[in-house]
Amino acid sequence: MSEGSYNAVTWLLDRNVEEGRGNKLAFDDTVSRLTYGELQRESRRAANMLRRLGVRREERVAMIMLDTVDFPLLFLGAIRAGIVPVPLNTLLTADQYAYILADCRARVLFVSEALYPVIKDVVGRMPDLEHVVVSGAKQNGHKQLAEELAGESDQFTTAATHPDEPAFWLYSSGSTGMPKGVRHLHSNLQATADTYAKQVLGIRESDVCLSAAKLFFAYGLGNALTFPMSVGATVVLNSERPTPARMFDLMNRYNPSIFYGVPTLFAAMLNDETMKGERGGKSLRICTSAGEALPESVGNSWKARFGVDILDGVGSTELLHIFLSNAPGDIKYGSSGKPVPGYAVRLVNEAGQDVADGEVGELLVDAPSAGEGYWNQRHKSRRTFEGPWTRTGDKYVRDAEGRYTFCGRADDMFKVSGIWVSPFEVESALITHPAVLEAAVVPEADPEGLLKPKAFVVLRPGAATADLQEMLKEHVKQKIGPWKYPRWIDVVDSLPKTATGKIQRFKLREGAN
Ligand code: 3SK
Repeated sequence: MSEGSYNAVTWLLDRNVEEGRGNKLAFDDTVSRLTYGELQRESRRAANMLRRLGVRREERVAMIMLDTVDFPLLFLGAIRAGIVPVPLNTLLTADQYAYILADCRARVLFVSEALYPVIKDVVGRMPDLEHVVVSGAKQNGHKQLAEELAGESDQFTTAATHPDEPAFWLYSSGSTGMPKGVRHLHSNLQATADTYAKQVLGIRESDVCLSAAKLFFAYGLGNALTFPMSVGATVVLNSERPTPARMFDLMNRYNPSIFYGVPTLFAAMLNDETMKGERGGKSLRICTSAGEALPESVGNSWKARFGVDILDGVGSTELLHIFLSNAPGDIKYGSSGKPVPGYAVRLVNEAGQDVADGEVGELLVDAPSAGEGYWNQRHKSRRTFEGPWTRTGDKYVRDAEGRYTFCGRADDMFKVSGIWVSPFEVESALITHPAVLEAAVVPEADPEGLLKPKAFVVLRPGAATADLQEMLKEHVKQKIGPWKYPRWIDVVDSLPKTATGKIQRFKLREGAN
């Protein structure tokens, strides 16, 4: 690379080989393993393959990929070539994939064999998509990844990108349900490693990392790719659903030292009667949680049973990873902790003025890892990325010790198992059902204190009500994704509305609590 240029892969991957860690295990997905040296060579083959397929610098390639060793080799191979990988949530519906593939204009789609059925009817109608490459067995005459890589050279001159050049995109859910492509820069990955990973988590070369959050999430990408690679550590990838049984099984087999989870999973692991004897392997030294606030009771029970702390923090797709966090030796369960070193935060009122300790304000963050904007969304970009400050849309209060506690969203969105849910999107899905005239959705705490969607529906006159609950739940799952369906559905005569017809969800929330 030329002087002054910076390609994230040189720092993340090639440096490990140069510093003598070429034979060290980088990724193990329980079926295949890659050392740092092998990953370097495979990522060069992937870069050559992309060039051969006709993809040019700055063009996008989409990835609908399970967490196997193929994920890092493709993600890093594309970045090495100056091509922009766009990893996508593996739980989306065909329509959602069609929207995103058209939006990002991906030239190539990499898809895991098991996920191919969801997109098989979509790929033919994407005007910019020229190749589908399947990781696993060949499907429908499409290309197969292993075959495509096999003939490629493992030599490649890494693209001399700029630190401020887009390296990859991640899609963030929007309040209208339409995801927005956040453009992340080459320097952003190192920025999260130098701050949170190094200064809060204290990641080290000897760590073995296991993340319940998948690599397509910003949280999972940092946990199981950027952070371990930043120090030459080892990652155990989980390509399956992160159930308590699966997680305990991986912990027993691989003895991770860092386990990155989400509150729903920590609670499920603690409550699973069949797993009461499990200890989480013999090397666990720290756990992290993000996605939604970790209930105090879950943090305390985890510490009592496993003897390690859970560092609860908050991050966002726009800022790439965690910017507020509890830290080892400075933990208060129920709070999101303090700003991560390197990140500045402000709490502001509606007039944009800083609020005092004890007052609620919207959280703004000045982050070295902020995305440079949303693709093709100037209005939304301007509202979110205001100069150095990124608006999070989260309401927080700060105490006299400088700790921040979550108070809710500035809009009506909330998280379920760490993934944003827009009430509007769930409502829109509900009213496409012939029985439903109107719908309103609010968050409701389950017995663990974790939020799930609750729906209030007004039925159409004469609508059949037999099996209504199950029918509507299944309908929403099919339309917008399995985690978004309402766990409780109340049939009501009318919804509370403003004079201009807007649903007053806050009234339903008050009634619900
Ligand atoms: O949900 C979070 O708190 C989070 C954490 C790290 C990275 C990305 C996100 C959305």
